[in-house]
Amino acid sequence: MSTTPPKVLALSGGVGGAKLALGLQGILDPARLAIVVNTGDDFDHLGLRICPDLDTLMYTLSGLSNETLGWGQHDESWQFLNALERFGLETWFGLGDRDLATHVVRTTKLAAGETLSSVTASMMQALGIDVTVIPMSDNTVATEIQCQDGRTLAFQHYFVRDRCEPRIADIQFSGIDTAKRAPALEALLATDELSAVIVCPSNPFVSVAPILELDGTWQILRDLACPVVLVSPIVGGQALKGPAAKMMQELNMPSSAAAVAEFYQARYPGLVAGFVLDTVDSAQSDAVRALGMTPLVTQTVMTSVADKQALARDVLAFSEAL
Ligand code: FO1
Repeated sequence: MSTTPPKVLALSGGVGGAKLALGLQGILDPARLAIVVNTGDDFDHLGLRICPDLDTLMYTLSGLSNETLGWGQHDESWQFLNALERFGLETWFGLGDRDLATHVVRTTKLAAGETLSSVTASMMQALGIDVTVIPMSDNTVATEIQCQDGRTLAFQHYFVRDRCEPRIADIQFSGIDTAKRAPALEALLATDELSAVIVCPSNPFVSVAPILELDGTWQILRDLACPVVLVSPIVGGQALKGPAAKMMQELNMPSSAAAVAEFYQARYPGLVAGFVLDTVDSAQSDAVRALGMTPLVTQTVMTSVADKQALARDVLAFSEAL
């Protein structure tokens, strides 16, 4: 039996993921929490390597995040972007002055030959974050949106430049066939230290799928001794942030919590043991149970830090009872 305390592994991407990760950070000993982050949103822009989900998590865990925008830093200034405009360069992607330092640090370190895992660890440490934050891979995986009009869009072109307006037909993860899990994730999955795997309320198609479909990760998670608990990113038929509900409709699924459970059961059979629904969706508990998952109904909408920590507590207690 290992002597180190059992660990909780959280899968996170986007704003919803970062909120629950903050809740988990608030209630767990830092040595017990590891967060693996989606890197499918990452892209090269203006000569900078940009990792939005790592940055959203980093800023959220360190208290720097801009909660209104859901990305970037609070108390931000935009002089760089204004100066860029004067030179006629593209300004559709909002790069704040403080945020720019993050991208310069990461780009410089990667160019010096450091892995994304190594760069991530040093940046988290610099911001005083003591939980373990791991990019899903040190290899490049790029989410691409296949549009119903035949175009293929890079994720940030779809999400930011085109404001999620194109109707989607399919989603692909370029590079995923050869990408490997980051070493720290590999090590974590090879130990018997995990007491729970929490899939945070992130977009199933573009934030969670890249992690699960990387090198057979979802089958490894399914076969772990500990349960996998997933928090629905859809509440009352809507995503709290981002295009998940719109994507579901365009992928011919109802935008409901039960349909999220069906998606996971169909694509990753046997993976999800516990499915957490918001109180407004309690009537869908039976549908979730019929899929072979145990439902938990609780408040999943996180506004305050107390909400985030309460959901984290509910989810961990739920995982212990499974
Ligand atoms: N999202 C936007 O909707 N508009 C932006 O201008 C924008 C800039 C941005 C800059 C840095 C960063 O780390 C994230 C940024 N995001 C922006 C969010 C980004 O598109 C993420 O991929 C989404 O949050 C989905 O995960």
